Amino acid sequence: MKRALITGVTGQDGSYLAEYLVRNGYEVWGLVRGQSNPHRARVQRLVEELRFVEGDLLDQSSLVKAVDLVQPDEVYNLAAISYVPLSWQQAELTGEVTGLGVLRMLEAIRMVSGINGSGSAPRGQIRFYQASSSEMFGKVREVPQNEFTPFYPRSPYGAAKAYGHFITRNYRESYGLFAASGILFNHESPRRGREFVTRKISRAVARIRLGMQQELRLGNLDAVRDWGFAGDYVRAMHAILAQETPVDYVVGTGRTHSVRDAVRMAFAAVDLDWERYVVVDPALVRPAEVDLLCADAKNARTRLGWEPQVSFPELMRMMVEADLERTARERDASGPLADW
Ligand code: NAP
Ligand code: F7E
Repeated sequence: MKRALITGVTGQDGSYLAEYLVRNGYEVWGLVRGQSNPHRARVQRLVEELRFVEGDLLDQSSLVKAVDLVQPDEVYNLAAISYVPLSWQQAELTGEVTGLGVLRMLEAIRMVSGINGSGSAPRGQIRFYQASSSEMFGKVREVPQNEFTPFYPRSPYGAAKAYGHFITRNYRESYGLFAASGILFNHESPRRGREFVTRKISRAVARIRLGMQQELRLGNLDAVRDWGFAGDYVRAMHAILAQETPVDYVVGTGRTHSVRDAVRMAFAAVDLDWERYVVVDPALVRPAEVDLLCADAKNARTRLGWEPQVSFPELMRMMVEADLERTARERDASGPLADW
């Protein structure tokens, strides 16, 4: 039985990846931080199958202890400060967690594996996956973006992810570690945090439909993204570590939609006219925007055999339906439910 350690297991992707690996016969451990971590709702359904180990990407020794205890075959580093606007508010912390946190995980693997000199990684080594991001492309140099497109990050988050990406590659080249990154484009689900735009929209649409909210305030409606379903993307993470050699891959659908398209689809799903409810709020426009992201995921398709299965219209409908159901439950319980 293979053993996996997932950092960020309490987040959107961590929960889908844990489910996927459990279904594939893995023993799955999740790294959780803080005393009595309150964010375990997303993995509540897996509580029988999952094991937890304490640790924090800010604390090197906790990561060494976690890797030493678990002795994993595979480490998936999904933990990060992942909300782009927060990265301007807490730029240093973002650098520490999203950037240097990757180095600390790599160092933990290196130390526990007893790798000291260059190129000395032993056989049967721990495989490492880094959650890189299309935000590294930022002000894009070409459309669509592939594994060779230069980076031009536009936020402290994007800059921290670029560091994480290059340090992962550097540990592969310096120590012979099996370390690879997935450069994933935006992926969403009913488990998406409420601050991200698709979930902000689907939740507002449900609340407006049920008479609990009057308007939806948004920033830049013209931003264009390549959005997919998170459940599809965790299959790519696993496939990247299942290859013979460690290689970085771009993962996305190759299809684009604007924030305005997402709004239109979500309101249409409940037969409402979006223009009556959406207010553009300049305070929500970012200091530097990423205008357009579109993946060229040819390598993922041909070498990993990866294909997304859920289209963006299906995804928006799935999210609106899930929020309608949740919001009705919240209304009946007269308060927010204790989950995401
Ligand atoms: P998410 O829902 O925001 O989850 C982030 C996770 O990181 C949470 O489990 C959080 O734990 C954990 N975390 C934060 N700070 C930590 C620390 N100091 N030590 C240990 N854990 C910490 O993110 P996601 O959407 O699942 O994304 C997963 C990863 O993929 C992230 O690295 C993200 O940057 C990257 N990514 C995401 C997308 C996307 O579209 N979703 C695209 C490209 C890349 P708590 O529950 O304790 O807060
Ligand atoms: O914004 C625009 C906003 O916050 C998408 C993270 O998972 O994907 C995510 O980062 C777009 C931006 O995602 C609002 O300006 C308009 O252009 O949903 P988002 P993101 O910034 O693309 C990447 C790949 C990651 O790696 C990140 O971790 O939507 N937008 N109005 C808005 N965005 C938000 N959040 N809220 C608004 O009111």
